[in-house]
Amino acid sequence: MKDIGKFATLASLTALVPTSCKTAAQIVNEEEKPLNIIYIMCDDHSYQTVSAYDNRFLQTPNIDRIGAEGVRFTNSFVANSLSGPSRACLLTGKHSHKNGFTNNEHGIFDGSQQTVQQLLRDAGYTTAMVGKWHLVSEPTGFDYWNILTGQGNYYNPTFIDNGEKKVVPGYCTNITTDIALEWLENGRDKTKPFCLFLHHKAPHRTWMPDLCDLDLYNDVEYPLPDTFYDDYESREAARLQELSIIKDMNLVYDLKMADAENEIHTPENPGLEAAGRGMYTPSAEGELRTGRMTPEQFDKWNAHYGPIIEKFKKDSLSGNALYEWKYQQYMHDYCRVIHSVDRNVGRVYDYLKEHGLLENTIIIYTSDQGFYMGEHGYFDKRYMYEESFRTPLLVRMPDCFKTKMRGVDIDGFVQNIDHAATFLEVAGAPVPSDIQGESYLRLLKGNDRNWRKSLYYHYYEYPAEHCVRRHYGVRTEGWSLMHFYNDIDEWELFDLKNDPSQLHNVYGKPGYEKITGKLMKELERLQDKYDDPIKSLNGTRP
Ligand code: SGN
Ligand code: CA
Repeated sequence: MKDIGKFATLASLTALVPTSCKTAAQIVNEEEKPLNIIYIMCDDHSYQTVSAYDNRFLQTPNIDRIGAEGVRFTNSFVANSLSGPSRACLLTGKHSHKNGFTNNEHGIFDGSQQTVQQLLRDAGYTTAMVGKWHLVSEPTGFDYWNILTGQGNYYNPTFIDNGEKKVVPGYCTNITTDIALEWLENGRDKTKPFCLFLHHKAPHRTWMPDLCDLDLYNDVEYPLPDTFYDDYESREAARLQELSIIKDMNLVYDLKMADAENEIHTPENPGLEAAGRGMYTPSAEGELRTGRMTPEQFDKWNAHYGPIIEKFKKDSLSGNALYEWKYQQYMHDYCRVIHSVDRNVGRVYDYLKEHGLLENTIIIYTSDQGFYMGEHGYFDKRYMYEESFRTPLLVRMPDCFKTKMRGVDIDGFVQNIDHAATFLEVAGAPVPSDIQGESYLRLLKGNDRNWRKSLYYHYYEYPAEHCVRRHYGVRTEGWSLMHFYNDIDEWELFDLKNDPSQLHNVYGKPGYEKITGKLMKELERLQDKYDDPIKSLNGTRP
């Protein structure tokens, strides 16, 4: 991962952290200022498009500021790279097989189980959930919740406000932020510390920008990833998927080429095309309809996409020129959507500053998983390959940490199961022994002694959309080993130092016996530690 000059390494700063710095928990226990928590999570925001991590695509100054005034985790990962599962890991602090929500398609989150929001509430916090929820059952353990239906919609979304459905006019990222700020201002019990989960729908597919951002980056040409034309040689499991920009990204649905003349067709996926045509059509005059634009909104939309559609038809591209056009079109919209997220993160920051809350609030910025920006030719996520296994994580700590951890990199391996334990420690509450994640508060204080050296991953959603096979695996500093199972039986091993793009599967190749044996043992140890029942299934281990 690219290093940014202004970020010092943790090692060089550890020595500067004075032992007298009170922990968040001590602050609470001494009945001084308790710390608030704002956890901002996007949906599908790649670290590649956070400029604190990668400068190639766009600038995200407001998001970056959280890390510049706090820390940037350079090894932040998820346990199961998919929305619902990731949210369940966050709220329970447990891997998917323990919290029961293994995949989006068949999961219903059991809200009667132990959750971090309920434990925080028991510890005297007031808790709120705003934005994308995606766990099917109604939220539990929050004093306030106002969530999007399902995946949510970019335009005129429906929110469920503590049980009551409302179509809210406007653009989703702005509305989600408005609701969160309104709760901070007027909704919460100000006698208590708060924990606010602010979950954006953006930048989930189909990457629909805010109207005011439609013409942003028009002249930018994004660099094509080196692995865009990956041939998946030696990686059968990487070949078997339906998340390729070249073959699966839909011209109408994903790339908005819904021409009024109905001449652009995508025979390989007429269902998605129809969905796109439905979405990119105005509502009737005076109608406010979820997922569709009003006529006024559509006019602005069409002023941008209309000429692009016209040119697209005229150019009749094919082959690589078409594939690269698709990539550019995808990246333009994705980056525009991120720009609006960044602006709204700035609004939250400004609110906290104006209300003196920066001094006693921890701010976390992250995503429910990583995302492909054309690497391996992909969009979407799911794989244990780096781009979707990793997720951005920036944390700004208030006063007591202020001068010591500004612009610092932390390279300890953290995973989304770690937030629950961290928040509880911040609250000064005990961490129940069945929580599998670990509090990274001590990393935030500069202590990384005996921190974990390996990570466990398990993805389940197959057969399903995008056709990524089920797999589990282990990752250490230098190696990633994964096993794809169910209707295939493929192992992949990558030497991350020499092959960071993961193009060469060296599993079973001469010379790798020793490291393979070591990683197999570690995988087994982690499956035992986390008590994953997959370990006792026949044929899943050689
Ligand atoms: C939707 C998308 C998929 C995406 C899943 C899961 N299709 O089904 O492309 O992988 O969500 O995403 S769409 O046609 O509805 O856009 S997740 O982030 O919510 O897990
Ligand atoms: Ca997601």
